[in-house]
Amino acid sequence: MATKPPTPAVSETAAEESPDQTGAFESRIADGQTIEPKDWMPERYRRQLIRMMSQHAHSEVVGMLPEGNWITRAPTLRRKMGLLAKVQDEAGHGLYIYCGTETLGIDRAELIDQLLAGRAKYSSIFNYPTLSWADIGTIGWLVDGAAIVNQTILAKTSYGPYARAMVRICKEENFHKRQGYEMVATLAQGTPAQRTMVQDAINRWWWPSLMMFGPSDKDSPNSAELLKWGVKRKGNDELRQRFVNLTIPQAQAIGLTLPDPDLHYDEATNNWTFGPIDWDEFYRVIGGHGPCNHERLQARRHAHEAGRWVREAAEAYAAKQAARVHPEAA
Ligand code: FAQ
Repeated sequence: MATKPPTPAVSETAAEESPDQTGAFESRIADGQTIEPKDWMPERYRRQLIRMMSQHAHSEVVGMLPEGNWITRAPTLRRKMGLLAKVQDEAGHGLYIYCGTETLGIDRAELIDQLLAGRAKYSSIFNYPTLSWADIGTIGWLVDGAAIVNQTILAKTSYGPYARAMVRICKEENFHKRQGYEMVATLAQGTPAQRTMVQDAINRWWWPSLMMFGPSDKDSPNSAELLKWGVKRKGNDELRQRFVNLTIPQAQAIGLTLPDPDLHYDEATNNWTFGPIDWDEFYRVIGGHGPCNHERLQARRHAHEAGRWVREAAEAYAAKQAARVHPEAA
């Protein structure tokens, strides 16, 4: 079943790259052209994309777990259908991005091995627990809301397959965000207990949502290179600020608060200024020591083992079909 991805036109080592090749590549990017799988690219560009896209794909798949946990406990059929569809969408997003990553010459199976071995990152946000039903609405509103801000810009990234995957993903993420916000707004107008529950969920998810955008630009080792090559079009801080500016009026509209005593509107910059982010917590979580890191990886390992027979059956079937079409190669 595993088909070998096309080999992109890259040099084996950075030493083989001539300044002319790099110059022509950078001019294409400056010209607004996309880089496609068979185009020449610096080895470093390819590696950076594999790193970022595979982390993104892993995030989509691990991100199914906190929400999947609530499918059996959704309060109504309508909510259950919405949540099922959302979790399935996330699996699809993972698939598009894994396929996009394969165009860079790496097999999906290898990427998944890296994840299961604990050698690959996925978004910090999915290492937090979903403690109440209100967490599901809050994830839709804040987590998908943050993801859209980041991914709308990534839809203009310089690598064609990633940019195209983002266009479709953003459309679905918009639905996720809207259904989450509607859920949060409904709870905010509900009983005092529902209001308390939803405010508690927001208090727990707000700061981790801000951390999704990554460290501040001055502490972001990859940003300068990614910006130079048009992989990123905006820095981590600018996107985080955009998310804050968009979200505060939404919270105000439904009478909920955000857990930051320092929040205030700065007329001079037209931005909502926010308090300090706890970067120690962020580095703890991405270092493997968040509240649910262990549980998330265990769940993925278990799913991988439980699905082994499906992969084996699919491979055996594909081999049988291939032998029928090309009996001489069998
Ligand atoms: N979590 O130098 P930078 C979603 C790492 S999808 C974990 O600034 P970069 C949809 C970073 O990898 C959410 N690690 O890194 C959904 C690097 O480590 P490395 C995922 C993080 O790449 C909703 C180090 O810190 N979205 O939510 C995080 O330039 C609901 C230094 O950082 C994407 O992946 C983090 N938050 O910028 C699904 C979008 N932040 O690799 C289910 C694509 C940073 O050198 C349910 N990715 N790190 O060892 C990006 O835009 C970028 O990779 C950033 C990080 C902005 C995340």
